[in-house]
Amino acid sequence: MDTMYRLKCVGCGTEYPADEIIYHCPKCGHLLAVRYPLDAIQVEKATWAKRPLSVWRYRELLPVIIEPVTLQEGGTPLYHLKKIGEELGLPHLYAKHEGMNPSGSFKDRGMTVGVSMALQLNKRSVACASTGNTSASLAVYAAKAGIPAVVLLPAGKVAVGKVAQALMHGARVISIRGNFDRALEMVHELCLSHGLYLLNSINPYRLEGQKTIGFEAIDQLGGVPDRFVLPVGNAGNISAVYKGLLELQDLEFIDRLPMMTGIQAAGSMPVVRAIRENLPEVVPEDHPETVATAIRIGAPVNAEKALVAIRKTGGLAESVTDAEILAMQRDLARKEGIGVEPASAASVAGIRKLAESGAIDRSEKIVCVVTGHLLKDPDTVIRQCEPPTEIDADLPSLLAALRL
Ligand code: AN7
Repeated sequence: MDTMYRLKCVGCGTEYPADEIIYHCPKCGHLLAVRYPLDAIQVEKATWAKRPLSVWRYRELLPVIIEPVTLQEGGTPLYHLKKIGEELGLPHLYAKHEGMNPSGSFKDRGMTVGVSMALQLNKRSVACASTGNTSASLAVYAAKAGIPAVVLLPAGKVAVGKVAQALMHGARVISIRGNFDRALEMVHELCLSHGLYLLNSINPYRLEGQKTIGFEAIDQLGGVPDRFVLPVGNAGNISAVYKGLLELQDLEFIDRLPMMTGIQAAGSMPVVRAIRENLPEVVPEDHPETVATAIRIGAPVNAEKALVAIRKTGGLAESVTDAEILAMQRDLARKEGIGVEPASAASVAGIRKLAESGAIDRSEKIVCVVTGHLLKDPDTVIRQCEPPTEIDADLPSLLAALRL
C-alpha cells in the first residue's frame, strides 16, 4: 500500500509501515498512532471550508485512500447552551451534539474510517468489545460495507437501544458474563488468533475519524475554544481530539490548544484519580459502576495518551455522581431541548461542578462534547420520569387529567 503516513509507537517512537496489522508496538507494547508527514501534505483551510461539514471534509488528514464506507457522519450541530450557561454564569458554553450521527453516537466518525480501513487493508471481517455504542456503530458500518461483524458486550450492562441496533444491523452479538474490560481482552485475543480486524479504540485508524470532532467545533466556532470537555471511558476520544489539534497546530491552522478536560463517573474514575494524585499511569478499577453504562470502564486502554493530553494543555479531570449526571441529562432535555444519554450528560455535569467550585474562568469559551443520543437508553429515561397518565377515551377524562 502506497501511503505517505506511518504508524508510530506512542511509547518508544518506532515507526511501522501503514499496512502492518498491529495494535501495539511489537518492541515495547505501547499503542500506535498514525503519523503524517505534515510538511508534505497539500491542504488549504479554504479547500476544507468549501466542503460540507463532515468527517470527510478533512480527508487529507485521514488515512483512507479508497472510496470510504460512509453514511454522512459528522456535521453535527454545535449548540449554544444559553439557559444552562446563564445559570452557571458561563456565557460561552456550547454542546456539540454527537448523538446526531447516523447511529446516534460519535463512534460513527471512528467507524466510517475504521471500516474503510478494514477494506483498504483487505480485511473481510471486523470485531469489537463494547459498552454499547461502539457495537451499534460497527454493526451499522459493517452492514454498509457488506462484511460480517462480531461484537462482545458485558451481559446485562448495555442500554437496550444499543443492543437493538447491533442486532438489527446484523452483527453476531455475544454477551459475556463479565465486564467491558474482560470483553476487550477476549475480543483482542480472538482477533489476533483468527484474523478479524479489531475496531476498538486501540485501533489507531479508528481514532483518526474521531479527531474530526475537534476540527468541526473549531470551524463552527470560527476559532479555538478555551476548553474542550469530554466524557471519558476508554479515553480514546479525548486522546483523538488532542492528536488532531496538535496536527492543526503543526499545520499552523491554529495557534493555541484548548485545555483538554475529561469527566468520569464517580464509580468509574481511574483517569481522574491519576490526575488528582499526579500518578505516572492509571490504576485500573476492578469493579467500575455507574448509571452511565457507556463509560463503565475500569481499565481505560488509551489512558496514557489522555493523561498527556490533559497535562500538556493545562486541562482538568473531574468526576460526577450518578445523581449529577441524571440531573444534567434532565436539564439538557428540558432547558435546551437536547436529548442525550447519561454518559454524554457527564461532560456538561462536570462543567457545572467545575464552575460551581470556581475551578474555571467564567469568560472561557467551552465546548462540551455530548456523545450519544437520548434514545440509546430509554430505560434510564423512563425510570426518571412520571409514567404517562392513562385515561378513558373521553373528553371529560382528558380535562380532569389535565386539571382544566
Ligand atoms: C456515549 O461503546 O467504550 O473515552 O464500547 O458510548 O473514547 O471511550 C463507549 C464510550 C463517552 C467514552 N460517551 O468515550 C463503547 C464505549 C459515550 C460512549 C464514551 C463512550 P471513550
